[in-house]
Order: sequence, then structure tokens, then C-alpha cells
Amino acid sequence: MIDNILRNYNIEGTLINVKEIPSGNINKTYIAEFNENGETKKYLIQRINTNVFHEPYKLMKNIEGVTEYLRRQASLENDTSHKTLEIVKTKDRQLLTKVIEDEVSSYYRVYKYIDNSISYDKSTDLEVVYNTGKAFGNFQRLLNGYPMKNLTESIKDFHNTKKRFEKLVEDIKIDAYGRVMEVAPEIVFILKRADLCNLIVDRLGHEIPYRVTHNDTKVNNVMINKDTNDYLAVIDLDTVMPGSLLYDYGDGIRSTASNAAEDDTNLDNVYINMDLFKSYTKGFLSEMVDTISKEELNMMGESIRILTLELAIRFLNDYINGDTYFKINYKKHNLDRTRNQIKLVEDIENKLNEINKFIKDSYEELKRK
Ligand code: GN1
Ligand code: MG
Repeated sequence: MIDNILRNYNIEGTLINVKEIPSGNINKTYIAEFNENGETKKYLIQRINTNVFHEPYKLMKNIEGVTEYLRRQASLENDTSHKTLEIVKTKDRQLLTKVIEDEVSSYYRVYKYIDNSISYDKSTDLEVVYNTGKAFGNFQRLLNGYPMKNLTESIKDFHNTKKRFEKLVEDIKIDAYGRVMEVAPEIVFILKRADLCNLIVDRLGHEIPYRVTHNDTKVNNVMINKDTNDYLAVIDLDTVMPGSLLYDYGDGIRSTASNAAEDDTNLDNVYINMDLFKSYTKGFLSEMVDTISKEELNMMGESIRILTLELAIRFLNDYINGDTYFKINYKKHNLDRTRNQIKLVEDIENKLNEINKFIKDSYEELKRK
């Protein structure tokens, strides 16, 4: 199958092997190796999940525009140590290959593999964590002038926490899989925090500016240089859309600074590791210090709590709805993920004063430099 897709591309050399790699909760990803005059060249092939992304062509247009712009901005700054994701077009210059599989259309895209890179699902190396924060800060800073009108919303209301909450409440009433009773404590936890869900959304476009944001700032969406621990490139650009800086920062800390994996069932392991939080925050702010507004700065700590709560809502909603959105490896995977994120919210609440103080202090320190 993948061999057939690759025939659509002008890739030099001979295909040696293709394997599927576990990566992300949404799309399917394969890695293909070609032999080109004795050298191995790698490519990533991804099947876009059209249950999640309804308009794959528009999505690829977003990615094309954003990556071209990023490349230009980085070269204007003479940045030669970092890379930008590179789309490989088909022989007839298309961004996607459409194939019919099981009587439905599937859409595949190809990217150049980023050599000498590694991505971590979890890293406790402070340098890697600093550079992960820096990578996403840099991404936002470089895209600061990107014309937002060129972007289509690839998933409507993606980080609209308020709508996520309302949808959960609706689906609890329907209880399509009879799972609601089982998750009563989790529901109560979330319902008590209804007001939190409005804090960013209600201010977006007023006190909090729209920016071009990544919206999926998981630690494994940054490719790290194997030799230097510097970041190489930000990947997984499907959700690049107008959003808030707070989405990227809050979700970044949620993912990178948690002491445990997102689905660790030993909840004693699940808390914000303050060393990781500090390194990430310094990295992010080192890029955004001259761009960030006062209101955004004041909300950074709170955004960690909101984005973590939002993901708890999404995992729980998917569990209640019979697990149709996130890939699961076993029956209660989404429930375990929910409990994990809820534990993280609790821990963030306990540390919020300390978190806020650190953000303020490091901003002021960077400003003095
Ligand atoms: C999904 O595909 P992946 O794993 O990068 C999800 C994110 C969640 C994340 C949680 C399009 O990201 O929003 O935060 O899972 N992406 C989409 O692991 O829904
Ligand atoms: Mg993703």
C-alpha cells in the first residue's frame, strides 16, 4: 500500500523498507527508507485521520503556508542550527495523495525525515526540556507577523474549553454507553470547575490577543538534535490555527513538566515536576519575552490548569462516547488518561502560587537582560 503511494513521488533511489511507527493519538505514521547511491534517505508518510480533520486539502495549505513562512523568517535571522518541517509534493505538485481504501477516500502526505533527530514522550533532561519550551516560543515568535486570514480552522473550536465542557454535559445526559455511573467522581471534579473553562475563551480577541499558535504542544512534537540536545524542528502542524499563546504554553507544561506519562496509572507519580516546569518556562519566555502582553503573562500559570482540565474533559468525553476519537490500546485507556489528568490538575492547584511567582520572576529577570 505505502509502496504504491510512494510511486506518486519523485523520490530518488530504491525503497528498502517501510514500517509503521507508533506516534500520536490521531494519525497513522510510517517511515520509509530509500537507498540513494549507497546512502539511506528517510521519509515520513502519514495517513490523515479524516474523522478528526475534515478538510485535508485546506489543512495541508495551512501547513504549506506556515512552513514556507517559518523558513523565510529563520533565514532572515540567519538561523542555521534549526530546521523547518518539509513537505514532499507528488509528481504533479500536489500536497496529498488520495486513495480509495475500503470504499472510502484516504489521504496521505509525505514529509522529509529530519536527520539526526529524536522525539521524547517523556524527558527529564533539563536541557531538552528548556529547548522544548524554546522551540514552541520560537515558533510563536517567528509566526507573529503571519497573516491569520490565510489560515483555515482545521478543527473548529479546538481549544474552546467552554464548548468542550458543554459537550461533556450534553453527552453525560445521553450516556450512550452506560458508563456515566462509573465516572461519577470524575464528573463531579470537572463540574466544580465550570468557571475555569471560560477564563481564556471569554477574553480571547479582547484582553488576550489572537496569535498563530501550534495548539498541540506535546513534548513529542519537537524534534531534538541527538548530539546537542538543541531543538531541531517543531512538527505535527495539523492544528496550527489562530489561537492563544496560553493554549501553547499551558498545554506544553501539561505535557512536558508532568512527572509521569499521560496515561500512567500510578497516580503517585503524577505531579508537576517543578524543575521541568522551570526549565520549560525559561525556554519559552526566552523567545517570547518581548512579544508577550501583560494579560497573557498574568494568565500563564492559570493556563496550565485550564489546558490540563480541558484534556481531562476530552478524554472523559471520549470514554463516555465509546472511544471514537483518541487511539486506545485497551478498554479503559481513556478513563486512565482522565484520572491522570485530573490528578495533575489537583497538583497544579496546590502549586499555583509558586508557579505564578516563578513565571513573574523569570519574566522580570529576562527583561533586565
Ligand atoms: C492528540 O496526535 P497527538 O497525539 O499529537 C490531540 C491533542 C491532545 C493529545 C493528547 C488533533 O495529539 O489535542 O492533547 O492527543 N490532537 C488532536 O495526547 O486532537
Ligand atoms: Mg497531533
